[in-house]
Amino acid sequence: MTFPLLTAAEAASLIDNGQNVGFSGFTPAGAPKAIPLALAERAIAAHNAGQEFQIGVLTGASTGPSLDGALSKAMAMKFRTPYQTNSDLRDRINAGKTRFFDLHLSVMPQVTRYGFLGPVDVAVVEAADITTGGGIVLTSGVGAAPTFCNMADRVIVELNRHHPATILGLHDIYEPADPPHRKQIPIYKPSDRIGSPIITIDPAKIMGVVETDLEDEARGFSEVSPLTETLGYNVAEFLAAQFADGMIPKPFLPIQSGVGDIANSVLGALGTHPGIPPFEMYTEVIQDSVVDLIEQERVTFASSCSFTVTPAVLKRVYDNLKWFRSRVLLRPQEISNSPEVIRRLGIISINTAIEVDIFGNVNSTHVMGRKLMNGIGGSGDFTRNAYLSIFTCPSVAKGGKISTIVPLVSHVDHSEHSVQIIATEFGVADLRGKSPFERANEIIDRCAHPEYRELLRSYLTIVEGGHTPHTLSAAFRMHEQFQKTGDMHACSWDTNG
Ligand code: 0RQ
Repeated sequence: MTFPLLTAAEAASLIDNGQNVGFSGFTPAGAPKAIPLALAERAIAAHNAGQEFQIGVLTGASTGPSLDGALSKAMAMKFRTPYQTNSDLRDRINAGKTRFFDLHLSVMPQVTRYGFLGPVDVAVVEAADITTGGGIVLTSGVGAAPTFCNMADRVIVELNRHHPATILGLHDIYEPADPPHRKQIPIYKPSDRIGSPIITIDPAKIMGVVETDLEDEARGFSEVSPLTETLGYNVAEFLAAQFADGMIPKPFLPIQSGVGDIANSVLGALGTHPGIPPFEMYTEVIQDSVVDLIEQERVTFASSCSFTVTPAVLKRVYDNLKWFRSRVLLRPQEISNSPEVIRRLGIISINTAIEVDIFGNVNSTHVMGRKLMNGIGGSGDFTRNAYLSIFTCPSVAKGGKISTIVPLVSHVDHSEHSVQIIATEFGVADLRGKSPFERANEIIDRCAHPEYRELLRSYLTIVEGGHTPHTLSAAFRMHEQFQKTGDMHACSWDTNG
């Protein structure tokens, strides 16, 4: 069967107002670009003509300006899930204009199959190749594409020539059966291949193919700063010491690392530390630093959901595909982030916090308890199930006016029961086996910025006792101080202060 070649506008015209669309891609590798841009234009034209046009957007994780950005600017998104990083979308979510539902990335495919998010009317999937029998070779990210393609009544393919068809073999597509028929996911080491290199779709569902030649929209990284370098070094020193003490078994355990500048620099530090042997990764994103480490053979294998790398780095991978194919597998997020596999393999998870409280609860998603930043992403999948769970963050934000260490987090994503290690540029707090009061002292002494240590210590002198010593009326005083004056420094526990 050959499929009709469509323009992006023709493809967009196949999607109706109010429908739910499942897009391929993950942070934002492998996300379609031409069809969402055409959908945005269609929405603008409809709105100008006084007609409604909004769709529900289901993705793997964040997408780029052509999808989340364009559809947000066009006011064409009524609903969005999960993780996003786009400033236009963030503004609409925080203004209550786009309904957003945040969830752990591992569960996105299964809750879609369970029907909890409504129907998937159309799947739009970016492919490097398509066979006449409906075999799809994905590009640089997998996300939830296999599930969207299986669930959707209709599928539209963006065939992106920027990705070579020879990428075939890099993907490992596997969808577990649903309860009560689910069996174990048979991954016993990161390199175990368990599925198919392609997604197979009933060709009758494929409405057409839009040909493109467009780069991925992954953002670049800031240069490593003295702060991120020190933070990375602190994590690497800690893990090297744990390994030397026999707390991490030989030959080492697989690493998961989140996204962003801090994560990129922590990985760089792990890769160069003489006390850390070459290691494997079982993670959701491969960032630029991981490609460097694979090339240097410091990372011996990486299982991931995407290549979230800058275009120049992706070109390096594509220029050397044969070599990378034996060192990398890209899997659906249901597998890359599977709690079952994470627990079995004994992953060391490293994710980034927005704020941390002195008892070890972590907020990864909300600024001042209200405004969504990005979403929980896979951090919960990994933290809750890790062999060793680590959170990193700078000790202060906004030029020092905010302490990221606070008495009580203003939003909880990861609780004290799952968080084991906190690292800032000042040091590493090890919370394992410690009571809340002990944890508080450990975090304040080792991780808080010196300018905020006395303030945080003095909070512990006004607390009302109990197992987790708090004074509820003062627990958010530092946040209130920032909201009143734009700086936490002048916070006081004195009720007259
Ligand atoms: O704001 O850009 O306006 O300056 O938050 O902070 O320090 O640049 O760090 O880019 O690594 O992002 C947690 C958001 C960190 C990210 C988070 C402000 C700060 C800055 C960004 P500006 P940085 P990063 C992987 C797994 C989700 C969970 C996760 C994230 C901006 O890592 O989304 O790890 N994590 N998932 O100034 C007010 C505070 C603040 C603050 C930072 N306490 N109060 N603003 N900022 N702390 C992802 C996937 O699963 C796919």
